[in-house]
Amino acid sequence: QARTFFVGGNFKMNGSKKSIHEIIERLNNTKLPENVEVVIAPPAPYLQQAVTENKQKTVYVSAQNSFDKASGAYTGEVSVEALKDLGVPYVILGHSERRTINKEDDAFIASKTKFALDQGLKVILCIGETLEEKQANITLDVVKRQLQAVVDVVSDWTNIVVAYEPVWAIGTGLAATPSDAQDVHKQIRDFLATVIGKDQAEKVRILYGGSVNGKNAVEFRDKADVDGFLVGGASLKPEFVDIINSRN
Ligand code: G2H
Repeated sequence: QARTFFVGGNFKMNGSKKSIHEIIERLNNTKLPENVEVVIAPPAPYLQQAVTENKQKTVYVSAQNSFDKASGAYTGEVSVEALKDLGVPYVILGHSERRTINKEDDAFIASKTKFALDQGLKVILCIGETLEEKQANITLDVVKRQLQAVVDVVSDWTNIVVAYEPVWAIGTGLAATPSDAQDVHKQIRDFLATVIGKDQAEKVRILYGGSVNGKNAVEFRDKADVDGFLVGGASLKPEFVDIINSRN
C-alpha cells in the first residue's frame, strides 16, 4: 500500500519540560520503524523544546492549533509563521475539543486549514460525530459536512491528513471497533473521491483517533482504510511505541 502509516501523539494540555523531555528521550532511544511517520504534538509552550530535543528522522513536531491570519492583534493565538520559524511542520486543526469547548465551526476550521496549507504547513484535520449524532444515525452526514467545508476552500489535499475521531470514543476508553472504524474510513474515502477525485482520495491518509492504546492498536492492522492513529492519552506513555510498531 502506498500510504505511509502515520501515528500522531496529541499531548493535549498536558506535560512539563521534564515530562516532555522524557517522552522525547524515550523516542530518541528507541529503534523506530522507518516506514512509519510519527508526529508529536506538545502544548505550544513546549514546541521549541520538542523540535530541539527530537533526534529521530521519522518523528515530526506538530502544533495543536493555529490561526487563520498572518499576524496582528489576535491575543493568545498561534501564528503559522511562528510555527514555521520554530521548524514545526504540522498543525492539528478541528480537534473535537476545540470544536466543542472553543466553539470552532466548520467554516473557521476550513479557513485555518487553508491558511496553514497556503503557508506551507501540513494539517491533521480532525472530524467526527458526537454520541447524539451517532445515535441519530447521522455519522456520515456529519463527517461529510465537516470535510465539505474544507473541500470548498482547498483543492489540493496532498498535505492534509484526516483524523476520524468519533467524539464518544475520545478519552473514554471506549474505542470504535476496528470494523466500525474501517466502515466509516471507507465511506470517508469514497466521499473524498467524489469531491476531490479518486487519485487524491486514494493518497489521503485517514487516521483513527479515540482511546487508541498499546493493546488495541494491533486490532486495526488489517483494516485497509485505517492509515494510522491520532493518539491522546496513550501518547504520553511508553505504550506509544507499541502503537508506532503496531503495523510491523
Ligand atoms: C482523541 C485522542 C487524540 P484519546 O482526541 O486526539 O485522544 O486517545 O485520549 O482518546
